[in-house]
Amino acid sequence: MVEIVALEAGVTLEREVIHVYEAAFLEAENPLRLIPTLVGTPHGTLHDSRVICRYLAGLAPDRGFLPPETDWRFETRLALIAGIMDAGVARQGEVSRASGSSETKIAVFDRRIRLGLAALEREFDVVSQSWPRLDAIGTAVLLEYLNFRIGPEWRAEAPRLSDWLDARNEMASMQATRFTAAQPTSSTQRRTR
Ligand SMILES: N[C@@H](CCC(=O)N[C@@H](CS)C(=O)NCC(=O)O)C(=O)O
Repeated sequence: MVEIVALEAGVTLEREVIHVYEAAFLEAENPLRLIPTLVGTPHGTLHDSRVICRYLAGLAPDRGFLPPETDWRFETRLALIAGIMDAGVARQGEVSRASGSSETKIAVFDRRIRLGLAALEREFDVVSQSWPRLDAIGTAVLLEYLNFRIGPEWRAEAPRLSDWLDARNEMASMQATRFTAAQPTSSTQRRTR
């Protein structure tokens, strides 16, 4: 999501691939030791994808990343998207747990993802009209993540978002940032321009 917002904002980021568990400097930059972490901004190191996206959005204020004025429906939609993403990441952690995964926990995450997606599908009219607003970019990234990690089953439950995603995937910023099996999962970014 950070990389798409940067591309859409015309900001060049330098991606540094790291091993998230071993890179000593990450802890110094981000005590939470999570990626994405953006180093080298005039405000110091920024972390959490949502903070970084809003920072990048602020660099291109006329691009339409944010609603013109405070919009609590928009904010809640962003929180919904983030919550589904977090459930997807937590699900992935559970699925790949070396000591064996808990079906009960996976079912909890699956339910959260399913209900969240149904809520987003109900908001289709708003989301589908708003690119490159952060809720539209976040939705596209979320759907790609679900495709990549879980598979295309979600498409039957969110048919309008499914068609919309296919059209979004034609865009240069989506093409340039696609998940592939070979893509590293650990990186920090540095703003270079
Ligand atoms: N809320 C954070 C979540 C960041 C996050 O969970 N990052 C994961 C990768 S997707 C991570 O760094 N995992 C490393 C770890 O768990 O040690 C954000 O949006 O930036």
